[in-house]
Order: sequence, then C-alpha cells, then structure tokens
Amino acid sequence: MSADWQPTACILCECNCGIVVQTSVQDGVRTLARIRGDKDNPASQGYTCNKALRLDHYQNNRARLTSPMRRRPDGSYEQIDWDTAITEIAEGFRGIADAYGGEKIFYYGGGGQGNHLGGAYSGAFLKLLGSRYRSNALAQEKTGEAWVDFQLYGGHTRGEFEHAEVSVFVGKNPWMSQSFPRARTVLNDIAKDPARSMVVIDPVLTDTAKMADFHLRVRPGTDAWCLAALAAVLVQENLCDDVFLAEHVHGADEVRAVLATVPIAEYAERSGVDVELVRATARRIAAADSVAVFEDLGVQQAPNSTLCSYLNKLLWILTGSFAKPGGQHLHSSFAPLFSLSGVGRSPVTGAPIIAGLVPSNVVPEEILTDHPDRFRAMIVESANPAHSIADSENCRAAFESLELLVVIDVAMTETARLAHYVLPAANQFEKPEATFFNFEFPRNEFHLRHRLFEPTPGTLPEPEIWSRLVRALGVVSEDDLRPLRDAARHGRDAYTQAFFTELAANPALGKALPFVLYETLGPTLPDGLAGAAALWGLAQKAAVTYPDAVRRAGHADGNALFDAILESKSGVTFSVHEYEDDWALISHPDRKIALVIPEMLDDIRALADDRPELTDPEFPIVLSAGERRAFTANDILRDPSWRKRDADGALRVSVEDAVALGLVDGGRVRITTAAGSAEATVEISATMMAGHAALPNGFGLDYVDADGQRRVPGVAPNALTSTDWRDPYAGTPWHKHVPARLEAVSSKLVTAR
Ligand SMILES: Nc1nc2c(c(=O)[nH]1)N[C@H]1C(S)=C(S)[C@@H](COP(=O)(O)OP(=O)(O)OC[C@H]3O[C@@H](n4cnc5c(=O)[nH]c(N)nc54)[C@H](O)[C@@H]3O)O[C@H]1N2
Ligand SMILES: Nc1nc2c(c(=O)[nH]1)N[C@H]1C(S)=C(S)[C@@H](COP(=O)(O)OP(=O)(O)OC[C@H]3O[C@@H](n4cnc5c(=O)[nH]c(N)nc54)[C@H](O)[C@@H]3O)O[C@H]1N2
Ligand code: SF4
Ligand SMILES: [Mo]
Repeated sequence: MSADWQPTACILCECNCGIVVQTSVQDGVRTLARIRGDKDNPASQGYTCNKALRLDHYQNNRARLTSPMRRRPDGSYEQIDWDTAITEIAEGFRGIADAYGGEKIFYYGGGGQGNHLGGAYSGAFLKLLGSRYRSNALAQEKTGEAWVDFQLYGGHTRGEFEHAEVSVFVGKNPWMSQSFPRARTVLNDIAKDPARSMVVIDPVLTDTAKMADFHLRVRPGTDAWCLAALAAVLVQENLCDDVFLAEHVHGADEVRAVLATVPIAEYAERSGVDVELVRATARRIAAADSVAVFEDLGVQQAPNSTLCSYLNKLLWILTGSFAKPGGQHLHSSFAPLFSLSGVGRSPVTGAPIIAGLVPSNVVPEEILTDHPDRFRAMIVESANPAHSIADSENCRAAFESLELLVVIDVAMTETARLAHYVLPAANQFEKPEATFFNFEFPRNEFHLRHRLFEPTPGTLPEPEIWSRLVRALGVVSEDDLRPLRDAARHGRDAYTQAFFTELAANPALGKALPFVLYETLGPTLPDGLAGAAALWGLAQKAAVTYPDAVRRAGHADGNALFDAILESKSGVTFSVHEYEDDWALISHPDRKIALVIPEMLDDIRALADDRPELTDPEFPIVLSAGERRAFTANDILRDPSWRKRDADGALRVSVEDAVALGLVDGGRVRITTAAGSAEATVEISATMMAGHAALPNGFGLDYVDADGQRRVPGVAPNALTSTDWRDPYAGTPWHKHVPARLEAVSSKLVTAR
C-alpha cells in the first residue's frame, strides 16, 4: 500500500467533498484502501458523509467495462478493438447526418455527480455533425426552477446556509441528500444555535425535519397552497421589506395585490398545516436578518412544481434577503451547467426547451413516432436514462427503435444493454476529472482532481474518446492544428496569442474548440492532465466575466487561474465576491429583480379552483418513487454490497396504512401503479404520513455476484412512473406523487406454492 495520502473527491453526490486516499495495487487490482476527508479542500474542509468510505465499490466491481462492445444481430455483445469501434461509430453518425440531417442525432447526459469534463468535450463531435438537441437529468428536476430564475434575475441562486439566520428547506432533506458544503455540520450548527431557525416543508418527518424549529408537514402535493399562504402572510401582515422592494424589484405591487387576496386559513388547511404554524413561520422569516432557501425534488418532482419554485423565491425576495451575508445569492460559474441559448421547442412534441435541454420525459415520444423530425440516433454519456427516466418500459422501446445508439459508460448499464456500441470509459479515479457544480457565494471553488491510477486496460478517458471520434470525421486537419501545437510549446502567453489569431483566421477551429484545446494544449500539460485542456478556455472566460472576483481570489488573469487549477490537487477558490456583487450578477440591464411572471400570477389565482386529487379508489396511496437515503447514490454504485443496511430498499409506509392494509414490518408488499407493478420489502415507519409511501432511488440495478448469480435488489422506481404526469412549463415528472395501490404479499401463500 502506498503511504501517500493522495487528494481526490467523492463522486457520489453533487458536493464532491474532497477526500484523501491511500491506494494499493495487488495482482493488478487497484484499491482505494483508506479514505479520509481532505482538510485542504477549500469547499468541504475535511467533511464527508458516511458514503465516501464506500467508494472502493465504485473502483472495484464486476459491472466494469474493459473493452468496446458491439451488439450482434442476436442481441449478444462482442468485444471489438478501439479503432474498429471509433471508425464504425463515426461512419454511423456521419451516415445518419447525411441521410436525415445532423439534428436527428440526440445527446443525453454529459456527466453524473462528479464528472463533467467528458461532457465538455462532446460539443466538437456533435457540432461538426450538426446535432443540436440534448438533454440530461437536470431536465427532470431543475428546469422549472431555471425557467423562473431566468425571468426573475437571469441566473442560478444558492442560499448561504452556513450564515443564514433562517434556513428554509422545501421538499429537501439535506441530512440525507446533502447538496451544499458540509451539510450535516451546518445543520447541527443551526440546530444548536438558539438565535437561528430551521424551517422544513415536507410530508415526512425526515432526519432534517426532526432538527427543524418549524416543520410544516404538508400533505403530499399541496406545497403550492402552503407556500402561497406563507407569502400571503408576509403581504397581509405587512412584513415585506418595502425599501428593498422599492429600490431593487420591479412589479412588487402587482404581486402583492395577488397575494393580498389569498385566503390564508383556507390554503393552510388545504395543505394540512395548522394556520398558526404558517403564520409563525412567516413571521420568523420576516424577522430574520437573513433567509436562505433550498427547494429540491419534493417540490420539483411533484404537482405545481414550477409554481412552487416561484412561490418559495417570493419568501426571500419579499423580505429582501439578497446581497447580504446569510442570504440568497447569484453566484459565479466556472462552467455554466445551464446554457441560456437553446432551440425553442423539441421537434416532435413541441416541448419547451429550457436551459438548452429537452425535457427528459418527452425523449421517448421524440423517438417512438413516424414523425419525419424524430430522433434517429443517440449518444448517451455518463447517464442511465433507461433506468432514470419515467416509464422505463416505454423508454426501452424507444431506445431499441433507434438506428444507432452509442453509450459511453464505465459499466454495463440498463441503457448500455440497448446500445449498438458501448464504449468503456476510464473511471473517475483513473483520469483527471472535475465537477461543474460550483454554486457558492461569496467564495466559489473549483477542483481539478488528478488521477490516482492509470486507466484500466481497455478503457479510455472521455476526452480521448471524443478526440478520436472527431479525428475520424476528418474535418480538422493536422495543418489546422499545427500553429497552435507549436505555440503551446512556447508557454501560455504565446498560446493565448496564437489561439485568438488562429481562431479568427480559421473558422473550422471554432466549431471544434474543445477538440482543438485537447489536441494542441493537452500534450503540454503535466501529470497526465491532458484532459484538463478544455479548462483553459473556461478559465479565460471566468477571468473575463468576473475580473475583480478572480483577482481577489489571487489569480491575475485567465492563465494564472488555469495554472493554479493545474497545480492545486485539493481545489482552488476561483472567485471571491463582495456582497454587493450580487446586483451585478443580475442579468437584466437595470440590475433589478423582475418579479412579475404573468403565468405564475395566474397560477396563484387558480389555486382557488377545486382540484381533483390524483389518487382515486383504485390507486389511493401517494407513492414517492425515488427517495434519497443513507445508502443510495443514483445509479453510480451497482455493486449492492456497498450498503450497510436497507439492502433491498424497503417501501416505507405509515403505521396507519400498515394496519389498514395488513402489512407487516419486514414482510412483502405488491405496489401497483398505472405504469407497472413491483414487489418490495415493507418498513413500517412513524415518519410517514397516512396515505403516503416512499421507495428509495438507486435500486433495481442488476448485478452479477461472485458466484455468477444475477441479482436485482429493490425496485427500479421508474418501473412504476409515467411520463404523462408532468409540469406544464418544464415537463418535469411527478416522481414524488405517483398514485399507487399497496397489497400485502402473504408469505404463507408464497411458501404453499
Ligand atoms: N444519499 C443520497 N444523496 C443524494 C443523492 C442520492 O442518490 N443519494 N442524489 C443527489 C441528487 S441527484 C439530487 S437531485 C438530490 C435530491 O435531494 P432531495 O430532493 O433532498 O431528495 P429526495 O429524498 O428525493 O426528496 C426530498 C424530500 O421530498 C419529500 N417530499 C415528497 N413529496 C413531497 C411533497 O409533496 N412536498 C414536499 N414539500 N416534500 C415532499 C420527501 O419526503 C423527501 O424528504 O440529492 C443528491 N444527494
Ligand atoms: N423515479 C425517479 N427517477 C429519478 C429520480 C427520482 O427521484 N425518482 N431522480 C432523478 C434525478 S434528480 C437524477 S439526477 C437522475 C440521475 O440519473 P442519470 O443522470 O441517468 O444518472 P445515473 O443514473 O446516476 O447514471 C450515471 C451513470 O454514469 C456512469 N458513470 C460513472 N462514472 C463514470 C465515468 O467516469 N464516465 C462515464 N462515461 N460514465 C460514468 C454510471 O455507471 C451510471 O451509469 O435520476 C432521475 N430519475
Ligand atoms: S456522498 Fe457524502 S462524502 Fe460524497 S460528495 Fe456527497 S456529501 Fe460528500
Ligand atoms: Mo438529481
């Protein structure tokens, strides 16, 4: 075992906490032998949760791919060499583009929880083919919020929970799901401090809710009424920050007029929350010096999701909790995850494209049709949509009908098994990698992880895969690249100069930008960091976009920032803002928040209408399909032995429902929805509300044991979900609100058969 502690990061959620690792190599098996939090990581500062210690299950597992695979006509796979794979795939996509147009080639994914460098290189190949449409998981969670954000202030916000006097979590369980740095430490600090308060809006008595000062235990799917009532208290009790609204917000009066008509007591009752608790919560928010709010899947994947995004933002906007310590902030971005440029609507269903992303939910419909504009071919990179998109069966049928499907992954996934070609990537400890989830303010961090090991034989890092694909298209020649290759050898300044000159002179290079950087700057980078070349462009952009904040962080210019990123193995602070910078980060020309979104005001008014419940006598239970728990990590860990408990992902049900339905703790239950049916283990839990049940995410992945047994622990949540229940603005699915029927499976019957 190597005695060195090498810095890298945990890749199991978007926090990407810094870790240090002692590795061992024995008989060719490379192991993450010991793992600790990295105190030198500027964002996580030594923090990890329980999951980081299980990362060797990602490094070593039997699902790993080690050769490019090609599907045979009978559906089985054969190993092929890289040259054959690259040639055939490039020819295949070229053929699709020639026959139907490049826009029929669809791209899904681009990065999971910790690996966004691969996606950064995909652009060259796709652009050269004329591909325009893309999607990823953000289009089944965050696009409704993005739609609201773009109109309000034109950027993404993040709460400063570390310093907030009041922290509000709406459909968010950060004790389990984390999502901001050092989450459990911050939550403990808030809970211990009598001067600070925590508000949780969640039907479940979650670990976070247990720590809360105000737990608004809404009935599932009724957040819109609860949030409207909260905002209405601010208006009707005159608790808004009038000075802030007058100086910094357009349209506040129009919004206040709508909220003035909200019947608070009635809406509190509709959401099942005591009206006095609603009033007390709103008063606490209004009295605070600072309020930070986090909305997540509990509202983003439930009815009225986009309206809920709008309403929860009113809580901090009406109280002026912006551009000050502990408040809500627009932040710098090293590499924006959301693109503002998108093509307006998807070609077949006309679904709205938000942040450049086609809603995940409509992808199968964009394929399974005889519409002339349907997608004909697809590249999936670092995602498992056949398992993660609603209605897996329909999704599988769609993928099977494609003329060409290529999957780039480390493992043989549910999606890979439908592909014509599967390309094996080096994993995240075998190549330089980085996350683009850099959302903090006033200090924002970026971490380029160095590799711990050489790529597993047979695999390649994504930058090299994309580069080979581009080369196979034969559009950019050696002559095109030579001037930049030469300049790169003469240092960063020479390269910078040559870059802009060459780009202006040779438009072909502009189309293939990440490829050009990889091919010309990449070879000069030390320590196997060629794959970091694309960061050079992003560093230049960050330095131009936030010149003062980047300088405050100690980087004189883009080249200095790039060099600091290459050198610091534990991550760098790339921007240090002052609180008033928040105003400049608003993209509207007058730097004011534009509060009126007409559709949202209409939707608030429409809350007065009668709404039928989605549940009915046939499907009387609300199933939340995909809850985050102590041992779930999306689809990243396929080897089920990583879990220390909840091995088959129990269905959590309330005591009341268990009694009524005759369910036994540890027994089995059949879950049936409009989309499908599955069997699960029962966990009776006092944390659940009557009529509500929850299944974890990340289950139902198949895995072959050491003894060759195929195992599929737990339920694949999307065997039970439908694509048609979705948000009217963003097309995001209602995974947290699936009408279901539960029936006890009698163990006696099973043994009698
Ligand atoms: N352990 C773990 N952590 C993770 C992940 C993981 O797989 N495992 N995945 C990461 C990813 S990709 C994401 S997007 C985040 C998601 O993080 P979260 O959104 O926090 O995760 P969930 O548990 O899916 O949903 C949050 C809460 O919504 C509640 N909820 C259900 N229905 C309703 C409702 O109608 N109203 C309200 N207000 N709440 C409701 C649930 O009870 C749950 O507590 O987690 C990240 N962190
Ligand atoms: N019913 C239901 N469905 C849901 C959710 C829910 O709560 N309920 N949550 C949704 C949410 S919030 C999210 S974020 C999505 C997640 O869904 P996806 O975006 O599809 O992500 P994962 O399923 O985690 O798949 C990540 C893939 O990346 C692969 N991978 C790991 N490392 C590497 C690497 O270095 N290179 C490459 N090329 N691949 C790699 C893994 O093997 C895995 O197959 O699921 C969504 N689906
Ligand atoms: S799973 Fe835990 S240790 Fe890993 S990045 Fe997320 S919070 Fe950090
Ligand atoms: Mo997510």
